[in-house]
Amino acid sequence: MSVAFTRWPDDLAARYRAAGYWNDQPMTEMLARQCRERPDAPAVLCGEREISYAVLDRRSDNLAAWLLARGVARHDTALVQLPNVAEFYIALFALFKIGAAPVNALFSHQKLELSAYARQIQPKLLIADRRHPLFGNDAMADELAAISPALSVRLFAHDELEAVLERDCGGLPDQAGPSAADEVAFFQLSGGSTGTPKLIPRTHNDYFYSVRRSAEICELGPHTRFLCALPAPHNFPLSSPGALGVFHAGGAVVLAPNPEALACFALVERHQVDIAALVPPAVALWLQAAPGREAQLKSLKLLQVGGASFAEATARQVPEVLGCKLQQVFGMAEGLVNYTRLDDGDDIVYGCQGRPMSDADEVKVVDEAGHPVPLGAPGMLATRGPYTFRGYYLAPEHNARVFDNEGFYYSGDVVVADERGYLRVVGRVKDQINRGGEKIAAEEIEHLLLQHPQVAQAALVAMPDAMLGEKSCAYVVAHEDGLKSVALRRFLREQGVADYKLPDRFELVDTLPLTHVGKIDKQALRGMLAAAAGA
Ligand code: J2J
Repeated sequence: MSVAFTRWPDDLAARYRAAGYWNDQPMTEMLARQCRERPDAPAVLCGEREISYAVLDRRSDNLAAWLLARGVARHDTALVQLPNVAEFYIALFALFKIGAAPVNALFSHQKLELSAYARQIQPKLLIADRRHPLFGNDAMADELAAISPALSVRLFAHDELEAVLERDCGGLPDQAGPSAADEVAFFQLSGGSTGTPKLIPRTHNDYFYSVRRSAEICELGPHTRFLCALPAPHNFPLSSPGALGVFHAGGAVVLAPNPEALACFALVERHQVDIAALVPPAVALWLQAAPGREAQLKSLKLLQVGGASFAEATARQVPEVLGCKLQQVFGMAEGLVNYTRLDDGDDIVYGCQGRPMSDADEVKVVDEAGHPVPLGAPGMLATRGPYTFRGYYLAPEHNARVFDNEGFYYSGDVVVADERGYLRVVGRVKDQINRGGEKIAAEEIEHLLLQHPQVAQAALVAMPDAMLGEKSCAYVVAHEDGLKSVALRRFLREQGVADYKLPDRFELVDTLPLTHVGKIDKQALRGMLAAAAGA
């Protein structure tokens, strides 16, 4: 049976097909085409390795055949956790080729996140890395198998995976073949605002369209050398236009383990990188490190920045200090991606976060009652379109809250739109902290804190931070005096939450301010933090 998910209504699906947004091709098509047109051109540059399109294709065949032989097939699901290495893309194409849908967890994810994903998709396959602290032995994999009884196949990088990729399968057997283009290709990760991390079903049709259109807007081609320094599975470096955009265009992806400036500058110079994607805190580091090293960055033409608010004053330094053009990108794993265009003037490029990539993106900016606000006034962003999902996986109650009855998704962002459709992100109504592009759902951490026997109440709020934009602060009311923040931090770590979600600060207080309906008043808490920062 295919993976169940909320589909687009028939009339919209017909419209997206008729307009050519959906072309009913699986994403394996981009690789097949490059193998015909430029098999020997580099696809991925990873450390000292240069992997051509032909090799990417062959190795993903080898893995696909190995998986088929072990019973992983169309409509199965997989949990994959790999760092920024070529094997990530090889595994992704292998799974596309056999029609198995992965969740690609971030390498920073720990036990809690992996367990939550496994609980939801019940994977048959686990691909992970022996170098991850969780997978040095088999305990975590056993735990995942207890969560997902279907989990029968395990494969580890820095272990058996490398040999599997090398072992020539002599072509894929007949039963191979991707799932239909209007089925789930993989699950994207939501930044989240709820207790459990949510999954976003993405189909070949919708994702492939977003990739093609993004590649077109960013003018990618066979000449493209794209630096992927953000976590490879993240929607931005995967699809906006990201690695998949590069593969579609026939260029090469240069992998960096992280955005650290000096190592990235060396890669830019060595591989003549012309486009890179960063979150704002990484740009700040690059800006600091660049003076005196301009020669290394000569090939860089375009720096894409997105994932979190980017201060206009910093944005304006990009061309001067890094010697390249800036593109602002406001996107979301759920779908809608906005870009400033390469020929936009300075006030647009520095002053807003772009406009929707597609003519078929429908955007409403509305007030609390769902009525459109006047142009230029702030309101909540609601959107639907050919690559914006129609529902989180297995989450009917949450879906009922974040979709209206016309199928518009409410992203939780507060934006201002101008008459040309350009958007400025000015705030947020979702209960989320955006820690330099890494998203933290307040409720998830609050629930964990409440598991501590000494904690009576907990509230996680954003506090302003010069470098990251926001950090997280946990306000905690304890049952008794003497509870220490180190103990809370250790407690959260022991529960297996990713490091970036650990509160940067704990405030132990006697009471929490309440709103008139008796809910914790986070506005007041944020006010207290701002006042403390001011003092
Ligand atoms: C302010 N807030 C932004 C921006 C995202 C491209 C780029 C980014 C993402 C991403 C993505 C922002 N200014 N420029 O998927 O394809 C905040 C908003 C948004 C949320 C989505 C892509 N760009 N944001 O960041 O799923 O709050 O996707 O709703 O991680 O990040 O987060 P995520």
